Amino acid sequence: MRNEVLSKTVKLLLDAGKGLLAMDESINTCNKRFRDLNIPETYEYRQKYREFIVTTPGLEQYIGGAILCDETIRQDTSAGIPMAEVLIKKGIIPGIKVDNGTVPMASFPGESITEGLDGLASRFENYRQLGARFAKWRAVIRIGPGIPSAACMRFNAQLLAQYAAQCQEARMVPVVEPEVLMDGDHSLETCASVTRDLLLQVFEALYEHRVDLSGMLLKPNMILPGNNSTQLFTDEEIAGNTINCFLESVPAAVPGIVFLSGGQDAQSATARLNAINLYQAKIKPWRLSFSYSRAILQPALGIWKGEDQNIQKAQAAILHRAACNHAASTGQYHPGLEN
Ligand code: 5MM
Repeated sequence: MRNEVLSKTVKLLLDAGKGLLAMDESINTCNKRFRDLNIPETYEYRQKYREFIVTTPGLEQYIGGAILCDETIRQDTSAGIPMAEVLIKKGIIPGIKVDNGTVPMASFPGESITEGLDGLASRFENYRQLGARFAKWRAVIRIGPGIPSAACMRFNAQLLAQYAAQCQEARMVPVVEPEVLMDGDHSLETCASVTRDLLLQVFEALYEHRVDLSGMLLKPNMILPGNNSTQLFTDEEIAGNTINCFLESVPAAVPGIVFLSGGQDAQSATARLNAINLYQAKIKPWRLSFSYSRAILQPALGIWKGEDQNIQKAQAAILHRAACNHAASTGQYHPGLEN
């Protein structure tokens, strides 16, 4: 029974080329993005921002689920309708970020662990009542001199697995997000080997914690060189390295992989997802789609700038990126679509 509920949710989330919209910036992150654009860092402006996202006309054609943060799942639009209800009415499934962010890992300089397990079972029940049917937890792994350590990867993997187990217990689909950051000058090969080692630890932990792999989604980074690296790769090379890394580390029982964008510019994130879907491998057992935040929302934020008269154009920008990523998730994107 539980398996049926989870599988049905997974199917709806990724139905017909759809992907996820990660609009779950914490208050701090949202304020930081607003600060860069001189948008007031207030509850009201975050409400305006989230409202114009969820009311974007036609968004449901491309987006199967939207990940919210605690503030947004409890927030109404200016018309007094809960944001989650607006999404449900459109046929978009609300999801909830349940981690409480990262803290430094004691004795491991430069590394972090993710908090949020305390009281999680009752929080899941509450979020379910508020309309959430899936959830997300993000572990952050940094590459640098001597890091990541085995201890950091193992502990974050255990945390992800215990979150996923509790999430399924609450009949919600866990999105498991182990993110290897792009920050740094490391090579693509280093990103591939760290990501593979991390994913192997994550799936070992998920198995130990008895998580049903067919009722979850993986949200990983693509295999890329660090953003200060001088290496250059084509989208096809990135696609090949990404798929080959996952073939060595992600079980076929996982129904879908939804990528994070991780700071790639919006068009690159789309073009690389498209190349990943076009890449010819012996097998590609998973649906390969997106769960982007910045790569969908950043262009719209830059248009909005906190001004009501810019909202329609900002919504058009969201719809455009969602449509391009929807096309990429079935290998049908081409740069001509950008016009
Ligand atoms: C929206 O950002 C999410 C986390 O926000 P906080 O750090 O403020 O808690 C993040 O987990 C996001 O969902 C994913 O990393 C994907 O975002 P990008 O921008 O990498 O696609």
